[in-house]
Amino acid sequence: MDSRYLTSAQKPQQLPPEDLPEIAVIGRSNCGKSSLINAVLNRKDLARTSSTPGRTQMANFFLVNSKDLIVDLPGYGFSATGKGARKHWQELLNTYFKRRTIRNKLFLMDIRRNINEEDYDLAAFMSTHSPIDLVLTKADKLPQSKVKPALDKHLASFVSRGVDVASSFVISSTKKKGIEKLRSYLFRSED
Ligand SMILES: Nc1nc2c(ncn2[C@@H]2O[C@H](COP(=O)(O)OP(=O)(O)O)[C@@H](O)[C@H]2O)c(=O)[nH]1
Ligand SMILES: [Mg+2]
Repeated sequence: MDSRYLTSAQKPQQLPPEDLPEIAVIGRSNCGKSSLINAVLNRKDLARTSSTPGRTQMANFFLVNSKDLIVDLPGYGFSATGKGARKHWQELLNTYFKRRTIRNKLFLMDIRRNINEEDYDLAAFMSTHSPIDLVLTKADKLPQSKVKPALDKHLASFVSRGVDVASSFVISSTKKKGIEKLRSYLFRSED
């Protein structure tokens, strides 16, 4: 698997042309988006990870095997950043999700968190035209016996809110659990 950084967009006009299939990665700040991208691509530090929430209000594009894009979208959860940041994020995301080249939409959630209205709204918005893939992150933070119940609960909640979910995954980027399965789902017959 070969990967490299392609470009970043802070504004809709900076988004790259729609010419390669894309995997969109979205979720609350700090839920583990950049860590997932690094784990899936088998890279240590390609997508930067940070323990400070809300730092990267940019969409970062990475090129995989010269034929797919994986996109680290800016996180949400704006209590610390305010209205201006939220509006800016919404503009970028509204334009981004109109792209016809999006092949997968990974909706990430920290497995320990409860789903709130903001999560439901975003998941519903994302699944308007095609289903999302639900990815529960940081599974290493829960006892093994609580993992399956947490997944079932999250799935049932999203479905009851009318969110269309194609597949679901439970992962730990730190412990590399569930990564192989996610990678083969995303890249199918590719290596
Ligand atoms: N324990 C654990 N921590 C993780 C995992 N994935 C990410 N983290 C940590 O969570 C914090 C935020 O991760 P990051 O990938 O930067 O989240 P992002 O803001 O969504 O891109 C960092 O301190 C990561 O080391 C995981 O699978 N397990
Ligand atoms: Mg990040």
